[in-house]
Amino acid sequence: RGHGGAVLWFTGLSGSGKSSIANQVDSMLVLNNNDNDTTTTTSSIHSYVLDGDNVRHGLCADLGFSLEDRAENIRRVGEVAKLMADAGTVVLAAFISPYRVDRDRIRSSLEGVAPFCEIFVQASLGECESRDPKGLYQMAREGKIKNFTGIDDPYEEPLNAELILDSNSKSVDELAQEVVQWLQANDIL
Ligand code: GGZ
Repeated sequence: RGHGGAVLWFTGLSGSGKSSIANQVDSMLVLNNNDNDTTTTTSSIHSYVLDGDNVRHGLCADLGFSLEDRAENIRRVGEVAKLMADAGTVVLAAFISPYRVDRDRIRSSLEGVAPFCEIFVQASLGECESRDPKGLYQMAREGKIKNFTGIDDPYEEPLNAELILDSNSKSVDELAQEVVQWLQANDIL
């Protein structure tokens, strides 16, 4: 068992399931905590989900979706995640983070600080577009939103992700289990 801190970085298209899986992992870690507390006196796991919902309205409220703004969004979140991980939190960061160079910078900056796990939430554009929970893909197709990832803006797939989650064919519950298993296999849990 490590000192607890880690950064789990979920990357993938809008609608791929990043936030849902991160939130499910977060719930499972709370349950895992309760189990531990009844049998041991070791410190419990603290986890926290960072995603567009709680970051783009505050810390990054000044940023949009240009290449520069996305890079700055990911840079700030990376710095926050690093501080939180250093303080012992398991950070579940769920951002499209479409550029490899931005994700790699976070990986490097965590070396010697806390474990980093890049998690590619893999779902085809067709699958994400058919889910379209907020109707954003349709708006992008109609040209009402510009620079939408996957439509008229790039997404660079990870080349060396620690974990690839098949979100085309598996459920949020199954994929969250895979993440928890990775944490156990890597002595974070
Ligand atoms: C991609 C956009 C865009 C554009 C608004 N491109 O499905 P959502 O709604 O809830 O998740 C998407 C979210 C992406 O924010 P991130 O901070 O994760 O992006 S990045 O990592 O690239 O900085 C989507 C919504 O914001 N959204 N406009 N043009 N997604």
